Amino acid sequence: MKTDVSSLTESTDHKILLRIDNQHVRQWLADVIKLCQPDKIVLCDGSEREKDQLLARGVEDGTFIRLNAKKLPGCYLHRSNPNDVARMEQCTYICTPTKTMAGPTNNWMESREGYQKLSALFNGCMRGRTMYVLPFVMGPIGAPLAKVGVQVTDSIYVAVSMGIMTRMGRVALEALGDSNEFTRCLHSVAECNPDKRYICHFPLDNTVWSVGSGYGGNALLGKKCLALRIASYLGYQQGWMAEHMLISGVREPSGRKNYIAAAFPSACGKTNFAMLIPPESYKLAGWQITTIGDDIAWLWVDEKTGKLRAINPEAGYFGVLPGTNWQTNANAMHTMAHDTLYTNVALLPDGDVWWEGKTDTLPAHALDWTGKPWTPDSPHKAAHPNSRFTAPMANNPVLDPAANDPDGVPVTAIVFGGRRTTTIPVVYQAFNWSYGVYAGATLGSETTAAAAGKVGVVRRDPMAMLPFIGYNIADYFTHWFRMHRRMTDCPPIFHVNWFRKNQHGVYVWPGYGENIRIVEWIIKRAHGEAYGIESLLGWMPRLGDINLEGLKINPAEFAAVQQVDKELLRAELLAADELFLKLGGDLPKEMIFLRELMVSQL
Ligand code: OXD
Ligand code: MN
Repeated sequence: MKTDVSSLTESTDHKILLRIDNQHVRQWLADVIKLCQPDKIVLCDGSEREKDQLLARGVEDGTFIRLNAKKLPGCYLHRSNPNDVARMEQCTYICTPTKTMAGPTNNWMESREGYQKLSALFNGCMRGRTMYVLPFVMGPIGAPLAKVGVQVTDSIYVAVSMGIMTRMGRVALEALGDSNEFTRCLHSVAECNPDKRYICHFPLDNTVWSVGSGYGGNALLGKKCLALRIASYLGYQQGWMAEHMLISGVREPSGRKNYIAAAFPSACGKTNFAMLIPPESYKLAGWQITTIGDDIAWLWVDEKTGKLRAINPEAGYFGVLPGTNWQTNANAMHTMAHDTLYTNVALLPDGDVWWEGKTDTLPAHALDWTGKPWTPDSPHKAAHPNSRFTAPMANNPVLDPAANDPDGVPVTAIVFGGRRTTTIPVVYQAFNWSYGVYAGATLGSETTAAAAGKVGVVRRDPMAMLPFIGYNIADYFTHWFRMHRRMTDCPPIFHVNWFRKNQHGVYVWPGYGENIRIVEWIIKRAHGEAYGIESLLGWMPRLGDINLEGLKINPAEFAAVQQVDKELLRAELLAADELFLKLGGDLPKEMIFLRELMVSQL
């Protein structure tokens, strides 16, 4: 092993380990160094200087292209391997001693087999490469739920991204102290071969091993792997929850502050909802939306108040680009205006970037996301449908003042939502927590480009967590029911569908900033200040209860899509049965009773 001459942090030999006081981290690193055999090692401290050095090195080796410094200061383009552009659920495993622990919806591998199989792939995989050691914290520093992880990786893109998405560096080792409680995250892009790609979680060992992919969801191990799969298991054990939810602050004209935690499947508008810009009339009236998080929420019950509280474990956004523009999400555009990584977008001749939906006029010339010349006549898209931006949350002009608060925020309402062009109304409120859990558990959504596979097919995505539950889904449902018993004042649960079309196939609801009109009803319901009429699904607003003023919406049409069609609901029930049948006798009793109730009503 050699000294790294362009020295980020001097890194010779195993001497690097001497800088780490924590003996458990030292031991684990010694093991992974022995396994992966890197040429050089860089221990990342998380400083700005180090970030600049990593970026400079990435530019040198072709990982990054520096973008127009006037238009996009501090921004870089990364082109991934074309075989590595999304999460790969078929390569994602929960590794436990028994299959029952992983449940019927996860790919399972026996733990020892997992370690053996992946050890063979990690063996010597970093020869000729640099290993970056990234200590990181998920959650605001000092938060009781905050978790420390240490990731090693041979990808400079991953190293820079982890610096944006987590609280990375010295701060993490300080937070860890002498403790052995950290998630061991081993990552290598290795050959980037889809046939040798595995994202393996060992929840019993607080360990993640990921090999063969550099894509965010597969390779930034603090995100989906730790903050959802591993954390959901820890939450089940310890009595809290890790959910695929945005958290947004909603300030009403009266000054009352609320927080909504909302679960939507990948690429269904969580970032847009978290950064929602109210229409002019609402802004003038004094409504304001602020962001705590756009993808993941950790929730627990405050013992003093009996209420649910939440933190966002992340420190940045890894957002979907296509369709994002100054009209749909100006806050996201501001957020990514500087110090941002762009992945798999088109490059314009002046060093700016472009993606489908960024502007109405298409650029005359560009290099597409693979680096090949592109014009509007090209038969394919310029940017990948799952092209992304990675930006620090500090860039967000509407970052909530409590985003870094270790005490988190109280949750006023929980919202579930899917992408459904038919059947499901724009909004309803579940009758109570149990009905809400049923609504979440039977959530259906049309698939998107965020995961490899067919786009646009309705699949059951319980609580938008199907790909992220790190243990048996039957226990996960039970956990949701159990959490209710811990609360003395539980938030109401709502279901929304921004994607509903009318009988002519046209979207009924304008979405984006106008969603605040639905949020207004949700908040008022949560405080017992708005009317609701009973329907089969839950409480519905009457036509006049949603403010449609200034919208080009035909009220009759809106009323029509709010109607629940019994025939369609029957089909929906059968579709949910497909999932429930997988759970067989493990389906929690509460869920069976709720299903029976629905059946009897239909
Ligand atoms: C994400 C996802 O990237 O859900 O957040 O895939
Ligand atoms: Mn997500």
